[in-house]
Amino acid sequence: MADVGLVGFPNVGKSSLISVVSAAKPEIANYHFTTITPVLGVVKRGEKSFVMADIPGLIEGASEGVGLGHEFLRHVERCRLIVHVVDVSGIEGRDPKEDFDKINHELANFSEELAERPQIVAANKCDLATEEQISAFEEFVKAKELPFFRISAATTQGTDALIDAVITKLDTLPPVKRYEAQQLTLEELAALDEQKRSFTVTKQDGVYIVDAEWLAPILSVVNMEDYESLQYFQRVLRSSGIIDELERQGIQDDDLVSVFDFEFSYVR
Ligand SMILES: Nc1nc2c(ncn2[C@@H]2O[C@H](COP(=O)(O)OP(=O)(O)OP(=O)(O)O)[C@@H](O)[C@H]2O)c(=O)[nH]1
Ligand SMILES: [Mg+2]
Repeated sequence: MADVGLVGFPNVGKSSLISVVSAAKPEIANYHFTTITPVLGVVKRGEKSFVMADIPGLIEGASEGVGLGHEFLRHVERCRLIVHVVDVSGIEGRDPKEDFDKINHELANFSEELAERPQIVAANKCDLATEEQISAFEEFVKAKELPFFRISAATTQGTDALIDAVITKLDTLPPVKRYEAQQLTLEELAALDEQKRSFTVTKQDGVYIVDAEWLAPILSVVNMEDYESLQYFQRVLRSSGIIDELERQGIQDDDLVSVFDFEFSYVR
């Protein structure tokens, strides 16, 4: 669903981070589970852009379903890269190293794939932490041979370097995994084209979410890197009336459209 998922305990500053690196404006507050559904934001750096998902906080037992853990972890599964956000200040009385290990335990316990998913570690709330706290955690993370960044979402310190590293890493990773459904040929899809297609478009935090059951098998065969395939997808969106509806709801160039696990920026 997104390129990058922000993962970590509640209240570590995931929503604060997405709000300073993208136009997303999720609720930010000093209590746990402020975010209860994932929020998407487009992060732009010059010519490059990627989609970041602010995933609700995970807690111990998430992989067993505690605190809607399964639902949240399924969102993480669809991201190519994890930015693991940790509160390095320990302001809530927890130990960042323990937090880090606990979250990774939940990821690994949920699926082997998630255990293998590349991670970048963002030590947040550095403005509240002592140098000793930060370097102790840095040493711990580097011993695991993971990229480490000290940041403060509050002051935005370090967030540019983090985003640069994310972009560099994404360039080396395969594209987002598509919805896996039965494979149809383009001819079979064309036949589907004839049928009446219902859909809904809703707007959430500035993202246009298209819900259309019949689009799932189509998305599974569309290759977004292939020009012809992409043209086909655009024709489907147009002929089904989805584009008209997006425009009716006031979509502008560069606004984000989300269809199942696929996101794209709208271009007229
Ligand atoms: N001092 C300081 N406070 C921060 C920083 N980042 C976040 N906060 C504060 O920490 C609290 C939690 O921030 P959120 O961004 O809502 O945290 P979250 O990880 O999205 O939390 P959940 O949605 O509950 O999972 C808020 O009061 C923020 O203002 C930071 O870098 N420094
Ligand atoms: Mg949040």
